[in-house]
Amino acid sequence: MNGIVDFQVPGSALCCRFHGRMDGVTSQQVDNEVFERVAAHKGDTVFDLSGASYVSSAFLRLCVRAARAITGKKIEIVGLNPSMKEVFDMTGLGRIFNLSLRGGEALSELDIEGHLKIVKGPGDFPTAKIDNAFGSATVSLHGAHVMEYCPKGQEPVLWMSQKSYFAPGKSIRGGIPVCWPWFGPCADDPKKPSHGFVRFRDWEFRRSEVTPEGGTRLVLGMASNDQTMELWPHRFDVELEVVVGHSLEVSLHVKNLDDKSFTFTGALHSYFAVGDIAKTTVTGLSGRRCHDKLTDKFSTWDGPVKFASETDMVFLDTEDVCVITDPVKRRRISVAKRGSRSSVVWNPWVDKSIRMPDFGDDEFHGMVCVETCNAEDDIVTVAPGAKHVLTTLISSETIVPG
Ligand code: TA6
Repeated sequence: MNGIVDFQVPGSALCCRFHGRMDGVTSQQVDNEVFERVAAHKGDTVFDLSGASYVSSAFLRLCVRAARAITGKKIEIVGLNPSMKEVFDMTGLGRIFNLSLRGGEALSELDIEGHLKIVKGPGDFPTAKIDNAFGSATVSLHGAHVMEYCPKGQEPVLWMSQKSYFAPGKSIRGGIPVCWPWFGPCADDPKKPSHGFVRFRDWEFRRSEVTPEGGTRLVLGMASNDQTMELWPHRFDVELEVVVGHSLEVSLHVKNLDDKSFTFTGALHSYFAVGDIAKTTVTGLSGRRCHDKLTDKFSTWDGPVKFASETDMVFLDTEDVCVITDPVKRRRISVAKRGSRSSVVWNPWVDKSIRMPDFGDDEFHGMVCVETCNAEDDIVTVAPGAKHVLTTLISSETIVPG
């Protein structure tokens, strides 16, 4: 039932309810009728989008035209899903309309007693709070960002900066940023955002369930639209699957909806909490080709990675498990993976920490990034209709002395 609008006048307000895809064609079809109704009503007007699945720029024009039909009053636009709200915010239309996200009732459909609850989280972004027999985690809709993970009876495993932004158009500093569809600077246009664009945008919650082992699975998604096509001219659907069970399993599913193959790079750019970086080591990378991003030199790595200065290294041709050994917190964090032939180890140390506005000057002592990647020559090609899955599996165990 695409592009249908019906009108109601509950009390004094005129309510225009839009259904299905409000694309270039359907918006045009109902534009005049909406304009005339709003102009004739001249009172409080509500546009209800809870039944709509997509809004196009033509629909935005319809809204602006309708707004001009009534002076001194703002049209209330309700029932927006997060990606629609983002379109209104990005185009600045948030200033001429009162916007509100789809009511809690729609999002709480994903709630599972004893497992998952959708709440208002940092930055007022809808946030999934997962808490089950295995542990707890939080996932923001903004960037499909896993912000926290804590196995039952243990300390938090992921690190978050005290200075992180939680705002539209900004990425979150800590947890697991999703870097896609490029890792690092954009090869063909360095002006585009570092590490791709999906970590800066709002995704949508799609599914939630209890797993056979009693864990919790949550799936978020984002489909390409006019704005993403300007940044990256390919049609895609990406999903982030988060499972809290014996380990934390996070998978980025990339589906090619286009009629030609596309290639990409990316990463699950995990930030881990450590007791003291100077006493921390990362193993599992010996014998691997290593590209030191600071010296731009390549070598064959030997032994554990230790930290005594800024470290930014890409390890290639590796599908191995990385292990973070932390004698201060007396634990070992294992980072296993699938769909990845490259790993990155990063610590900004002093100077870079000071240069980053969303990172505390001394915070480098307590974190290390061990990232599950498709980076540098680990480029992924996906044919039309096919998909690639990048998975990181994080688990933590206590080091027993002796
Ligand atoms: O993965 C390591 C890295 O590429 C570093 O070069 C450093 O810039 C880090 O990512 C953080 O990047 P961001 O864009 O989040 O500031």
